[in-house]
Amino acid sequence: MSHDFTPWPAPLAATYRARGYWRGLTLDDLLRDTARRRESHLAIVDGERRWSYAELDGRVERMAAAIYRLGLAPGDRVLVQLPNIAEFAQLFFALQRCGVVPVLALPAHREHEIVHLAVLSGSRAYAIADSYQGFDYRELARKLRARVPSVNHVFVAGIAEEFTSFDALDAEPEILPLPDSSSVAVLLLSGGTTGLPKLIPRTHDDYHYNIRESARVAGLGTDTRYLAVLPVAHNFPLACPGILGTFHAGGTVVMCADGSPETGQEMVAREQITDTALIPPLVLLWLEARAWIDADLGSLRWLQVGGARLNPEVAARVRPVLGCRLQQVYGMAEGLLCFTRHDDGDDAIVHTQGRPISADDELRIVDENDQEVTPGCTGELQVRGPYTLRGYWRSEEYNRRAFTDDGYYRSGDVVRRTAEGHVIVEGRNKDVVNRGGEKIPVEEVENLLLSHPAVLDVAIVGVLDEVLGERTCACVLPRGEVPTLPALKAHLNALGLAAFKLPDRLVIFETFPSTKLGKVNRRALASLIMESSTP
Ligand code: OOB
Repeated sequence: MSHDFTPWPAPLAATYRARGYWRGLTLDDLLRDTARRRESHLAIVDGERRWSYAELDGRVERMAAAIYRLGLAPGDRVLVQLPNIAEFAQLFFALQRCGVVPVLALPAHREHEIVHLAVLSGSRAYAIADSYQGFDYRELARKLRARVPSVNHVFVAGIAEEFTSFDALDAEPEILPLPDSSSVAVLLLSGGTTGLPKLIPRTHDDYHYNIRESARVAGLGTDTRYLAVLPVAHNFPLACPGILGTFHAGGTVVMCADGSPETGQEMVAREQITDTALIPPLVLLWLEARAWIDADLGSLRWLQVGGARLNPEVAARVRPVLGCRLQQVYGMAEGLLCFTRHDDGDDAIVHTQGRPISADDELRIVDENDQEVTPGCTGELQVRGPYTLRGYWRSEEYNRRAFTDDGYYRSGDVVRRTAEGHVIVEGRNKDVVNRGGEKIPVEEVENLLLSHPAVLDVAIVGVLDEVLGERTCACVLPRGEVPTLPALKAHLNALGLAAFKLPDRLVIFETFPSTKLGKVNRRALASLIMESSTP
């Protein structure tokens, strides 16, 4: 598969092996190792359903054999779109056991994203829940099969109708081929790119290290009870350290059915949760909800927060209001992870996004000419290291822009580092809106809006929002009749775009401010909108 992704150069790979980051282990080894050590320990809880490690491992073994018998071979891809249910973990590890690569889509994705991801990844199967939050994924599967016939199989958790139910993925275990640890283990979705979403190839070697090291930095152990609140298809709740970190540590994963503070806090009390991870807007809701929810949060030790900037005033309220300690996490599906450490002082924990987890994470902060700035100054972060990608999946042309000649990933984040080495995220210079942690590649939405008859030109910009951090505003030059926001949303909906990408606001313009290069000046647009909406 070497033409699909860019491997690390051999000398660096040798260093990462020699330093013990890459151990030749696969993600299947991760579950097998824990299952051997912690056989009867509770591995996963989903509502009233519970599995010990031995039970989870047994289920995975039979599911893997069934998937293999369907003809899926090592290196094949399966598009997975599951909510936070136990079947996610079962399927994830079953695919690992037969060397098949999961492609992780979010439950919020719709036809537009799903078709794109299936085509880009070349997936041979699609795994869904029957329905979730009022949406029937079998309908989506029918549309996908009609448009992408190479998707041969559909696996359904729940009532399968004409498709294959998860219960039927059950066959006598057999000896399966073992994947190579330097091959791709999982394809994650990138939020930070231009145009259509890209896929991030994560190898067994690099992801195993990512998981192991973040579990260590987060202090996970056999007594950890981790609540998966954020959608587990996201790198953060999946592997930083998330559910995979908890499995590695031999703790217990508790799947949370929805992200509301009511459900979450009641689950903390009921399941004696010790650790969980939230994005900043959810932290606000969890804090506010203490006014009316009296669930006992006494078991909660650590709250990890990442995905978007956490306001220091909010950060400072975590301990007094929720009674647990805060760990800030600045990460990206592309790789690099920064964590504040448990023994950092309050100032670092409240005001910074932590430091990298690996001594071999190479961070470079540069100006617009790719020159390193003076230490302590602000610039764009470029990074390479033992678990940061060297190229997106099948995106050769884009890769030439997204990486430097010496293999650093251009993160598009504007940061600075304190004298102690802590990273502070100040902003961003990529065309993405971070709407409460969900990343919206604006070009993707703009291109769809351009197909509306009343839109001559459009630019999507992020405008500051107290709760979500940012919301999206569609700035439109009309063609004849002036379009309305509901009409534009209906248009995007009909094209099958995920709801979180629909614009929150519409502002009509006669002309757009432009940059020196003649492109739309998004920054100037955003400030025009902010000025016009302040009283
Ligand atoms: C996480 O991953 P992605 O891939 O959804 O988004 C990455 C981007 C970063 O480049 C940065 O722009 C932003 O999200 N971000 C933060 C942040 N954490 C992520 N911005 C400010 N402060 C933070 N703490 O979002 C992700 C992946 C793994 C762990 C945590 C978050």
